[in-house]
Parts: sequence; structure tokens; C-alpha cells
Amino acid sequence: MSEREYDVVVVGAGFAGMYLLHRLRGLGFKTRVVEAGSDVGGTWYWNRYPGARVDIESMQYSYQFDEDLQQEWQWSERYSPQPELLKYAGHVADRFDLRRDIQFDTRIGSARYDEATSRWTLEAENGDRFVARFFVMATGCLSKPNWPQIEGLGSFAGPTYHTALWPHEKVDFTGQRVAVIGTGSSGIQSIPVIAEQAAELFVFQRTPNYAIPAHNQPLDPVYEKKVKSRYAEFRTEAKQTPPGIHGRFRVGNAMDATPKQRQAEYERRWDAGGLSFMGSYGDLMFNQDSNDTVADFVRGKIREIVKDPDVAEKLCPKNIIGGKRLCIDTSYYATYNQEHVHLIDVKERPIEAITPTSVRAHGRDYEIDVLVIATGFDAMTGALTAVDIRGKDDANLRERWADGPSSYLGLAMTDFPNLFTVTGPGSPSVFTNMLPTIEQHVDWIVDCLAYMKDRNYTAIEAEPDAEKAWWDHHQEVSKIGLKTTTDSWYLGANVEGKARVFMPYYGGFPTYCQKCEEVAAGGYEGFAFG
Ligand code: NA7
Repeated sequence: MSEREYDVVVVGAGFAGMYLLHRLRGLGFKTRVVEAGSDVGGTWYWNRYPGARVDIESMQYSYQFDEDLQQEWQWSERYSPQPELLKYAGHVADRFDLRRDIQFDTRIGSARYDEATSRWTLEAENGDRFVARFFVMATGCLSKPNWPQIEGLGSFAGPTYHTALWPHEKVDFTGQRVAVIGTGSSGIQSIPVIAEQAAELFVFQRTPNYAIPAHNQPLDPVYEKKVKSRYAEFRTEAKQTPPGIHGRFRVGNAMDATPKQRQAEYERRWDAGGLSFMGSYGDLMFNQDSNDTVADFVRGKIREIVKDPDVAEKLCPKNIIGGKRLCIDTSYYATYNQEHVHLIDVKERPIEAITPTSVRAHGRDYEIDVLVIATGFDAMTGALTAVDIRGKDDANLRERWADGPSSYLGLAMTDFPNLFTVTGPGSPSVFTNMLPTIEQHVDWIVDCLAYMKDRNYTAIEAEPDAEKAWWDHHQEVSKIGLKTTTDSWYLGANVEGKARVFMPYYGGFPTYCQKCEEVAAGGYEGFAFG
């Protein structure tokens, strides 16, 4: 047990925490990063399930703050697999000598603000205490695993693996009877790989998802050279698009094109693969008829790929496309053509129970050896409210957000002075390429701390009016279009009892960055300094 004092304590050593440490150190802030895992990497440290892979192209899903780093690092595939992303995180930690200021294997349980000293005291579950003027939660948007509420879950006698808490040692499914519960990105990425080994695979699907082929392949050296010859410009161009991703995003309306033109465009995008599929037309997320055309196209593909028409129908999503996060897959639908792969629809009749040897559904026991839980995360707020955070006058973040979160720019909250969140609710976060978004947030936070240091300010707090105005704007923007018409983790709908409030900012990365810049240029408008 120890107690030490710092200028800044950062919780989380994923890409956000690592870059924060690098920048804060550069400005002379005495910084400590506290991380629950045993190494750096965040998402890529925990999500080691078979098939785990980023859904943004590798050349874009990487840091850009250091030109030498981005020139020297070589990705091997179009979409990096988890082990390579973890290796990259480790490389960055080595290159910038980060680990010496990171305390691993330490989970923060509580944080309390002392108004008299304008300092936070963080207490870890092992009893270690960290006192600091500033406290940054760099805990990620998808980091608190969501466990399904199924009777008997803990009673299963064989191994149970959650995709978000995958063991470090290799899991061998050879000859095993395996159940996978959940068909979001994690299920869709892992199911084809598990099917290669398993003797029998039972997939329990509550809601079918749209998956677009990744067409993953070794990274084309010509493309790599081209991007690297103008990396800075390439990055700048990416930041001018709403998701902060370099790609072909058309502005025309799907309904203005003829059916033949639309079909040709969707085919072309399907063949190219990846998230830019939804960039086929500008109105796909704003016009139900337009969305129907692209959703029908994907349903048509599912029916073409999956040989058994009943299985194909079960796999066809009924909700709009893009309401839930689009999945990027490798052979997902084709996996169901294998005789040992079985799809069990548990939408109308949920899983009844988990027994020591089976998953019970529709009155039948599916006998299994291994249980894989791919039920996602308590997204956006879960990791923040997992810590007992108490601000001014003992303001309790968990209670404050019981009816849904609120934040100024996803960066700070009234009554919680000197606390910053990286990609918090109300920031564009998961609608963008997370790496540049993280860098933007970190730069903004660090610049703000430097501004305070120059002026000898000791406390900063979001003003209630500014927070309310931003949150109202954010909620207003989220209602434009179709996004809120689907139950999703963006809305908190995947966690039982969680308030349904739309969390990521839907106004686009450029608009958000402009607002952040204006706030800073105006002497941090909407913030009060002490
Ligand atoms: P997701 O996308 O939240 O998917 C979780 C899946 O688990 C989804 O299909 C859920 O169905 C399903 N689920 C949840 N609870 C149950 C129960 N009780 N029974 C059956 N099925 C259930 O999480 P992922 O980890 O796949 O991906 C999260 C993000 O990580 C992803 O969007 C990428 O950004 C990376 P539901 O749809 O709720 O009916």
C-alpha cells in the first residue's frame, strides 16, 4: 500500500493513456498512469478472442503525432489483427519509454475531490492511493464487459470465456462442442475462426446483424508507399470527413439514382469491402427509403451466400442498416453452410438457462464443452461509473448519470472539477476513427492544462449552462436521421435497466473539432477557473 502525489493521474494505459503520458511528460507534468491490466494496449490487451481485428484500415488506425513513428511502423495486413495491434502498442511504449510511469495490475475503485486543496485522491482496489491535481479517465468507450442476465450462467461446469476478457494463453476448440452467445462484431469475427476447430458450434442469436466483407489481405506495398509519401496530408484529409476516416463518401441521394445505378454502386462497394460501404450515398442514414435499398441489397447477399433458406432468413436483419454498428466480417455468413454450425434464434424465446453441461433454449438442452459469451459492453459510461467518483459536495457521478449521462463536449462535467474524460459521452468517439479522435482529445486536454499552468490556475470546472447547451445540441443532432430508431449500445439499450440516452455525438468530427477549438481560443469558454 502506498500514497504518492502527482500533477496528473491518468486511469487506463490504452492508446489514450499512453499518448496522454507522452504529452504530459513533454510539458513537465509529473504524471502517473494506473492500469488494471498487466501491460499497455487497452482494448487490444483485453479483446484477444480468435479473429479479433480492427474494422478501420491499419494505415489509418494508428498514431500520427510522431512522423518517424508513422513512417517506420509497418502493418502487415489491410485490417490489423489483435496481436499486431498489441505489438504496436508495446512498440510505442518502448519507443517513448512509457512503462516506467505506468503502474500495472492496479484497478482504481474510487476517486474523491477535495475542494479545499483542489486535488483528487484515487484509491485502488489493492489499497494504493494516488493524489493529484488533475485526474483523467482514459478508460475507453468499450471496456466494461456486459454479461447477459441468464439463469444459471455461473453454473456451467466447462470453461466460459467472455470475448472482452479473453485469456492470454491460446484456447484450443479442437473437437469441442462450443456455444457462442451474441452476434455483434465480436461474435461475427470469432464465429468463423471457432468453427474451423470446433466439432459442433451452436450460435445463439438474439438480433441478426449486417456484416460487410473485409476483403482483408496483406497490405499492398504500393498503397503503403503512396500513403506514406504524403501521410500528413492524408491524415488532414481524413479529419475533414464526418467519421474522420479517409474514404470515398458520396454526398448524392440514393433515391435520386436509378435502381440499376444503385445496384452497381452497392456491388462496387461490397467488392471493395469495409465501412465505406455506407458511404455509397449521403442520405442512407437520413431517409428510410434510401436505407431500405441498401438493407435489401445486403439481405440479398445473405440469401445468395447462405444455402439453407431458413437459416438465411434468420440471418437477415429486419432493422435499418447502420442503426447498430456495422460489422466487418471474414466468411461470417458462409460459415453457416458448414454442417456442424447451427444457428438458434433466441429473439422471441430467450435462452432459458445455462446448466452445468448445456445451453437450454426452446425446451432443448444444447450439450456443450465450452461457452463463449460475446455480449459486448456497458458502452460509453460503463467504465466511468464503475469507479466511485465523487466531485464537489460529494457529487456522485454514478447517481448523477442514473437517468443518462451529461457532459460538456464529452470532456468534462459540472461539479467534477479537474476531471477530464477522453472520448466521453457527448463526444464523437465511436462514430469516428478512434485513434485521431483520441489524439484530438488528448491534445485539447494537455493544451488546457498548459494554459492553466501558465496562469497559475488550480481548478477548472465545466459551467452548468455550457454543459446543458452542449448536451441539448448533442441530443438534438442525434434525432436527425435514423440512428436512434434502432436499439443499440449507442443508446444504452443493450444493458438491462440502463437509461436510454443517445451517447456518442453525431454531428461529425470536423464540427466537433471546430467547437473544441473555438472553446479553447475563447479562453476555454464554458469553463470556470479557480
Ligand atoms: P455488441 O455489438 O453489443 O453485440 C453483443 C451481442 O450479444 C448482440 O448480438 C446482442 O444481441 C447479444 N446479446 C446480448 N445479451 C444477450 C442475451 N441475453 N441473449 C442472447 N444474445 C444476447 O458487442 P460486441 O462485443 O460484439 O461488439 C461491440 C463493439 O466492439 C462493436 O460494435 C465494435 O465497435 C467493436 P442484441 O443485439 O442486443 O439483441
